[in-house]
Amino acid sequence: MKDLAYRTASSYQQAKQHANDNPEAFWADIAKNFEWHTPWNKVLEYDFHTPEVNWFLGGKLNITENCLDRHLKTQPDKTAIIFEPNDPNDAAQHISYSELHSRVCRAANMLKANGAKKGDRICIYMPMTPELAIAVLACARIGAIHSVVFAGFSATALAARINDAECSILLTADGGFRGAKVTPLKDIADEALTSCPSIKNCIVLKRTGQYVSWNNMDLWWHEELEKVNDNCPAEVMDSEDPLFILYTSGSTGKPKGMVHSCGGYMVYTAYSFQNVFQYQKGDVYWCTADIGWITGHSYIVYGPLAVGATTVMFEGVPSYPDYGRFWEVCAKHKVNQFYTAPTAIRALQKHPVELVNKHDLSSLKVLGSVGEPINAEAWHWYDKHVGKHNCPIVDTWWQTETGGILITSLAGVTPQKPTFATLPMPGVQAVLLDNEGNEIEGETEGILAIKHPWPSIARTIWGDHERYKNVYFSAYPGYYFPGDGALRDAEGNFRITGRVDDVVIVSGHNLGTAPIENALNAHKAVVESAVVGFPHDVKGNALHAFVIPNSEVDPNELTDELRVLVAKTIGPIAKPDRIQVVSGLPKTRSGKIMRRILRKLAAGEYDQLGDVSTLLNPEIIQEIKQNS
Ligand code: 7RM
Repeated sequence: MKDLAYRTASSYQQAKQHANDNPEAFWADIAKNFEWHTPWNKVLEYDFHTPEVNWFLGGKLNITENCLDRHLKTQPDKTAIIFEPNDPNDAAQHISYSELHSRVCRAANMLKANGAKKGDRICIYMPMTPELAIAVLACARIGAIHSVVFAGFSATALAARINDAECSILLTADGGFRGAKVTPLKDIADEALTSCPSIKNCIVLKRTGQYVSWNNMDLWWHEELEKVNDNCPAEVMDSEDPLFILYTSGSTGKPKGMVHSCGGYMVYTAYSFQNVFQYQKGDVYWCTADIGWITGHSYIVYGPLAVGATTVMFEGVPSYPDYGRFWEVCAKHKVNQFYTAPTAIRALQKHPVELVNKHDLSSLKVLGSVGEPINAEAWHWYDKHVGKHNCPIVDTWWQTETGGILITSLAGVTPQKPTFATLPMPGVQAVLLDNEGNEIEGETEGILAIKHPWPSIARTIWGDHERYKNVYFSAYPGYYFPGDGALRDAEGNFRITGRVDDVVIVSGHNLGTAPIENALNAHKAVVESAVVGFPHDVKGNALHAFVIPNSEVDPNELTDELRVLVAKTIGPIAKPDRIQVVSGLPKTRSGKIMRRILRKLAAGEYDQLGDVSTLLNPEIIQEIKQNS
């Protein structure tokens, strides 16, 4: 396949210019490099008010032909997936493009044999084994809509997602290995399925070999595969047919099923993958995310495979058997591009640097970061100890909703700036707005918004287009509103400052919690903080700040200093009524603070915390309750 990357500053500039002058011609030029059964007759139709977005209208394709069949002609024996198991003593697996093609087709026939067809929803609740990637691609092969649910979620969370999309099949495993733990996936699935009437079959991969109970609708994956062959022509899909649903948490308890469609998602993930990481033929690329998140969908599976890359899939965790595991895997597979999250970097940073240094990291060329703002300390540690000051770091800003990376540097091609995601990708029109929704120019701070659609924008929320409109297109009509704030320097570089949808009205004043947190974090003894509102008799709402200190400090002294600091930085109105010193904050597994839970804790509504099983550190809740 043609190289989609701009490799020099001048070709990057040219692309940017072209994209600004004529976005449709720009995207059509990129989309031409893919295999379409029928070319599109119109590049783009959109209205951000309804909102309605359609890319490559009339175009027909199957994304798996672009990720698999196409490469069989040029590089059938090239490794598509390197599977690195949880246990370092187990052998890694190298799956070639031709083997992957065959296994995907066979799994697709297994789904068909069990009644699946185009448009059906199939839930995938599996550990990070090759079969998870194969399951995703098998769904895409037959036009079934996959809905991957992260294998750390509870039965309640799984059931809610299955029921929302009315999935007809569940793909799961007996269990999953994660570090020293074994997750009983089948048991959890069984519990979920007691309340999921739409599920007709549950197909179970044998991974751990543990005992599982067996129900009428259960089938073993390996037995079902035996019954079918690997000849499975791809279903021809419309560019705008849904490819998958992926749930993301909302500000209410009900998760939002973001819907991505075939054509635009394929074009954008491949384009951004090759450009951001500057992937070159022969490179080995590793993204440490789980396929249960958008990062895994776009940058483990679809983007890398669409450009014919070698992508590493890691079953384990960074801390097992020790905190050197990431670097051991980098050395073992001679990884060239390494993509992880700030939360992982901060965890690794706490351990002896010898755990990094004892591994040969000389293959590394590019480092990436995703999921939250990367703080300066973590950035410099990553740069120094992992990159040896020799690898550009791409700080990639994007969302489940955006499908692909929107703001980032291109490794080694455009300048990086610590803690800044830097510039929008060519073809992405990012702006800053003031509170009234006016665009503001130059070096300033405001609300991040995107002015023009890009091909991989989510098309709707499954079953709730009204909510899609309200959440993303109503606050600032005519723009896509991601919910993040940002500041911009004189060169146009963006630094994402945090969520702006967390606004608390205190005595009639609208207070954003992000600026208050930034003020708190500026104190040298504060590692991290989160501010939420709670109901107050007089003020309507008041502020509750949760603060993690970095050392043994006197909590009373610290809280006094913090009140003064906030009053000085923002104003006395922003002084939190309560400042609670805590040892941790409830976080999602991708490192995001769960404010919904903090709001309930601050309000003392302990019985309304909802499902806390999606947390990385559920034990922190007890501590917060006890010392509140
Ligand atoms: C890819 C992903 C989306 C939210 C987003 C931001 C935050 C993500 C960065 C970032 C600062 C970054 N999808 N976020 N990347 N903030 N710098 N490089 O994480 O849907 O799970 O989350 O994550 O707030 O809106 S997501």
